[in-house]
Amino acid sequence: MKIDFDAVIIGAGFGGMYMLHRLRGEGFSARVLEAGKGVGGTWYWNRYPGARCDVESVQYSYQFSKELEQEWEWTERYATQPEILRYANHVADRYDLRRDMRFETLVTRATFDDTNNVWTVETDKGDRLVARYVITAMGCLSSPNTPKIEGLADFKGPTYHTGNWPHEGVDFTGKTVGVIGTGSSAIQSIPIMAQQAKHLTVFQRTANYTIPAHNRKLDPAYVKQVKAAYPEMRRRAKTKPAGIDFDMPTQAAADTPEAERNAKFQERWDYGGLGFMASFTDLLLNDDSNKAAADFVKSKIREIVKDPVTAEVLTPRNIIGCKRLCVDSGYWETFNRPNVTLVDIRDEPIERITPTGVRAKGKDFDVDCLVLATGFDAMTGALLKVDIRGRGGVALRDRWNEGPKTYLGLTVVGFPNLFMITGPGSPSVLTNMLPSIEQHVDFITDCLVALRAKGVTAIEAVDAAQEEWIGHVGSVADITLRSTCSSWYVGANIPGKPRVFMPYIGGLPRYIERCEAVVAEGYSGFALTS
Ligand code: N01
Repeated sequence: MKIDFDAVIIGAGFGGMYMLHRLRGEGFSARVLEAGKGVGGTWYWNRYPGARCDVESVQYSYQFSKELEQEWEWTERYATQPEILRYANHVADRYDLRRDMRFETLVTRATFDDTNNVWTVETDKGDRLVARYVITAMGCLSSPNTPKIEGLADFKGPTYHTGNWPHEGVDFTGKTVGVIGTGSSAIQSIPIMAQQAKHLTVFQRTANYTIPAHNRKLDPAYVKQVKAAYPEMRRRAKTKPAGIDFDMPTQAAADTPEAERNAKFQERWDYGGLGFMASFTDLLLNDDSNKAAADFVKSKIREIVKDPVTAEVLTPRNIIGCKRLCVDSGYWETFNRPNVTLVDIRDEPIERITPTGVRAKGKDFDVDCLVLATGFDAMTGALLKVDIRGRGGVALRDRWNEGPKTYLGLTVVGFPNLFMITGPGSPSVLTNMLPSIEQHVDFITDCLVALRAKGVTAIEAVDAAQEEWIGHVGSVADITLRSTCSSWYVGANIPGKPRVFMPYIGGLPRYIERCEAVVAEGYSGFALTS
């Protein structure tokens, strides 16, 4: 059987780029197939105004090369999308990655051949590539969700989705704009769109919690200091559940007097960012502690937003940190602007989109342009868009019709020689994605090297191991308050999607330990065929 490549990698984001680099380094042949015109994945597509990473730039970066780490200069505390995309392109240039990549090539189908233990990968360009392994690097938040709101296709003006923003940018100057959604993408873009637009109308179904970023230009002296101590910072980060080096709490809010508790919340608020949820050990474990944190943020909304009715509508009713926490620059302040209107659609969904705007609550809101900040079919959406067929022609879509089941978030029973980078059941979206990606890529590379040495032609997770892992993922999820609300973590934003808490919430250190044990035991939980 002629094999075109040892591996086909789907996606040229940070996962696919590093995967290619590692495989080449070990002498494997690989081809990356990418739908976009360039590298960068999520940072290639998400070009909406204000898009930036909510993990600090000095930590949201590759660590596999000391030289790369030292030569790249981050300029802001939280890097903007253009800066991260420049970084991705720099990496692609530095390691000459593009020669093994094919852009504007959408993978449509991947079929496993039981007889020869190979995959055939088909694309919209008519390619049929035969490879021993398929490695998906399609991202966790990469399949935009366009809600089925009646009349959407009839809208006469332009409609933009934050997750697939025009590359040339959009100038809203002098325009009336309607934004649907108030998740991270909306919270980052609304303040900037409001500065440009003649009028901005925000349609909010669920009010969200957000913590100020306190973004700033990075002082070169600070960057120098970070670079000098990078190994220690990276080592500390690997001991933290989210793979981010920030001060971990030692005390429970439940054991802390109110004044002291609020002083700690204030300290974390002033520091800014996602570390707010690490004010205390029990914010996602204890209802009262969670309420204390939520009340602190609610008091900030009332302080910042001048109109009490608007402040009330902006005040979240769910628990804090259940949906993904947002990080903003001037979000609530934006609702003090005279050119911004908030429409509460919590109890009455949008009735329809008309040719000239949005009809909600019995009223027509005419707008020149519509922005859908309506998120993604998270974690499984991109994977299931490809018709992936495993042993006996079984479709992954059918195998996962009750929710994704994986072994370690990396592999699936019945789908030999298929690896997923940051798949469902791995820590992925609950961590700093870059170290999680690197850990997965290193695991896969080491595995392929070991299989080559043993003359193995197929590796497949065994049922008992997958069931045990899925049971563990579910039981740790049940301990926290995070699995209790309607979030994209549980697929609640997509009508009809099975409700399963998809990422592994046990933390990166515990996950790494488990993967290391699997390797030490000679790839326990996998069946190997020579
Ligand atoms: O998407 P979301 P996002 N009618 O799903 C609303 C990452 N990210 O793109 O909450 C009306 O959070 C929906 O309402 P509800 C980050 O992990 C990171 O903003 O379902 N409204 C919600 O308000 C983030 O969590 C950064 O009731 C509808 C919004 O649309 C993830 O990506 C930046 C609706 C969608 O919010 C997704 O964020 C941006 C309908 N029919 C994103 N359908 C960083 O900072 C949906 N909504 C790194």
